[in-house]
Amino acid sequence: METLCWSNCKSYRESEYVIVGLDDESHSHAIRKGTSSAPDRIRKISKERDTYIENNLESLAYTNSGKPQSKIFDLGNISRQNIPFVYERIFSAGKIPITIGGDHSLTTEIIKELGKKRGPISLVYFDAHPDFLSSTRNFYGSVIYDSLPYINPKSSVMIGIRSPELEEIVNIKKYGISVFSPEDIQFYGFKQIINDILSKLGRNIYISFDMDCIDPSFAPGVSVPVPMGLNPITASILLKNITQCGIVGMDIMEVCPAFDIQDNTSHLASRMISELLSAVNNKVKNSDSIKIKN
Ligand SMILES: [Mn+2]
Repeated sequence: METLCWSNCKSYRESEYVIVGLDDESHSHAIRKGTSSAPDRIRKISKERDTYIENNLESLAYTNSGKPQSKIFDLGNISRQNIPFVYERIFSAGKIPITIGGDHSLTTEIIKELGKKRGPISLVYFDAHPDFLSSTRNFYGSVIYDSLPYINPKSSVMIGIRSPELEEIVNIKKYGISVFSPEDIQFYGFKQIINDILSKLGRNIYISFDMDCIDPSFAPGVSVPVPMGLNPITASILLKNITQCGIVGMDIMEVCPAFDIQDNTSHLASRMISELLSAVNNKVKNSDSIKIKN
């Protein structure tokens, strides 16, 4: 099996971060099919584009923060049915899962296991769509509603939202989840917004990153694209600042390789994971504090 290039550890036992692929899209209603091929595609592209070969030696294309200090193990792909068993073990062992989907409904299954173990979760939900429908359940459009028993809505945030349905606007107001749209970030300024986000978050921060939060000009390979999205640099700085508050897990979902352009979206997914891993043990409060370390 091809592993993600950031996997640097030979055994599950000694790992701190566990990469898990969920190659399933059975609860998507999207017209565009193909998110189930994303985990393997992202692994393959990470080996091609974030890895350089010189004199038969592999060299990784690190972020400016340098080599991740953590032990990262790629577990491979597992089925939707095995999520409870595998994630119960991961959370019990105090490890942090980094999941690659797959359709976004898989996040609900992970949050269930996490919530059972740790109590209410502060969910950071990067997405173009609120995924907060309640009239239809148990699919990629009802992730937030289905997760309500396991999250604290008041300490949860949505980032990148720009195409809510009427029913979702009602639910957002009813449950009091804070929403930060791409226009909010542009209008109020990045520093204001990051302070607002961090002040909302409570214990047990879990980041769910739907790749469609990013503008389709940067991330065309997603199952439900929406124009006027986040710039990847903005998303990366947000991701790193939130990660430094301490996270219990992260996922990156909805990459759809069949609709990608030259695998740019898969490559961006690999970079986002490396940026997150680089932030775990390095102090990054804002972009200008990132320095290349010798
Ligand atoms: Mn989503």
